[in-house]
Amino acid sequence: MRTQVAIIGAGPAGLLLGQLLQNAGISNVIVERRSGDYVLSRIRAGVLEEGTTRLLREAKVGQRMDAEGMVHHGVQIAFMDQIRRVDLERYADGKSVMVYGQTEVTRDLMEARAKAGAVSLYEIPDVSIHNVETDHPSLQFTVNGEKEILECDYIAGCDGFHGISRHAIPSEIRGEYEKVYPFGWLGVLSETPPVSSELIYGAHSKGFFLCSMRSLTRSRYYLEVPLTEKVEHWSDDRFWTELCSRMPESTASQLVSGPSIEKSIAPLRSFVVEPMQYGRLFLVGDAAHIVPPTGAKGLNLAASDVNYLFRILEKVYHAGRTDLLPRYSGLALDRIWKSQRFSWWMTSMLHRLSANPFDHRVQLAELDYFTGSDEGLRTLARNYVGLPYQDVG
Ligand code: FAS
Ligand code: PHB
Repeated sequence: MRTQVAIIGAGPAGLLLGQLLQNAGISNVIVERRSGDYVLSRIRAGVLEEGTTRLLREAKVGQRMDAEGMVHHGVQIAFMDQIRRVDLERYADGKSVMVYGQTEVTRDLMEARAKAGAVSLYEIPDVSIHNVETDHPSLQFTVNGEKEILECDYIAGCDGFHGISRHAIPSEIRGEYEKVYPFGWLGVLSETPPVSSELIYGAHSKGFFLCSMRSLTRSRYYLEVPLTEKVEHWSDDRFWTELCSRMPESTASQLVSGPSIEKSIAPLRSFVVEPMQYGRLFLVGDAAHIVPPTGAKGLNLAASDVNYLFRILEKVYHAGRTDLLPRYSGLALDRIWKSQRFSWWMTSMLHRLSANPFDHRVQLAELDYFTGSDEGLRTLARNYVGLPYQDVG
């Protein structure tokens, strides 16, 4: 087999990159370890930055998002039994965010790819990466019991945190930066109307909570829980009672609870690998970085990586600009580290990181300052809607 760009992983990063390349007449093959249904079954992100929605529209997969997604012009921060609104329109130069689940983004991309007849190989568990230091890289794997070699010009490692791609960068070159948080997020999906028309991020002495949504009839809620917790310890009743106990009274009285249709605990970590390229291998999305979901950046950083790699590859194939290839890692990492900072900061400000009463009072002062002053609101809003993309040159 041969293609121009070989993509490992059919999550949002791999599918979005594949769709943009396909539309630009650049051939690509996606090789995915799991089944399509399994990929769709993972409940993950819910908030899209304008850069992400713009890219999805450019990839011609934004129609359902624009029809069913919810544009949010504000987000709310709850603490000390009060709620303060962060007016994104006012403090982020008129920008907004789109609430549209990652599952739907993935579904739209999968359907568009199938319609375009682009090659996606699912349930391939044994992909290996070869010759990335040469001009003839390839992937090897087994399809229907037959060994396959996929020769290509470039390899995009879109295989997530547990993928193989970053390990193809020699350890003496590869730098890894990690911070693991001493808690996780217990998430519940329910067919109930959201408690609020906008997301509510809450700090409480018992721990963080988040009120989000997937539609006007489907809600997504999270609670900070110790890493020792198991999802089987949490009945629906226990979850709703704990959530209400952390919310301001005025909000809790509005909550409509109901049976959970999905319940899971996700650990929180910050992680970055540098560089994000080696020879003809380029790391994209969670394969290169993980953020705590408090800043709603994970999926959006995958999209900005895709933007940079696609813009460069488009110029390589259409204008011979191979001089741009070495720029990818630096461009991506510049935005990644600023988003890592914001995600770490939001997590530190809203979670119980310390038992020291001094730290709690500093947290409250920080929440009061950043939600109670123009300059504080401006920095919060501009980071939340997403920092601008740079030109690739
Ligand atoms: P993904 O992990 O989505 O996709 C990688 C794909 O590669 C997977 O389909 C995997 O099966 C495949 N793969 C792995 N190894 C392979 C191999 N060897 N061969 C072939 N294929 C292979 N982000 C937010 O913004 N908000 C959130 O609330 C949020 N919640 C999250 C909850 C959880 C439990 C997790 C794990 C992540 C969450 N994220 C959240 C982040 C998440 O949305 C990611 O940022 C997003 O999925 C990134 O997309 P990809 O980079 O495509 O990686
Ligand atoms: C979600 O809806 O899943 C969600 C929204 C915002 C976040 C994290 C998760 O910051």
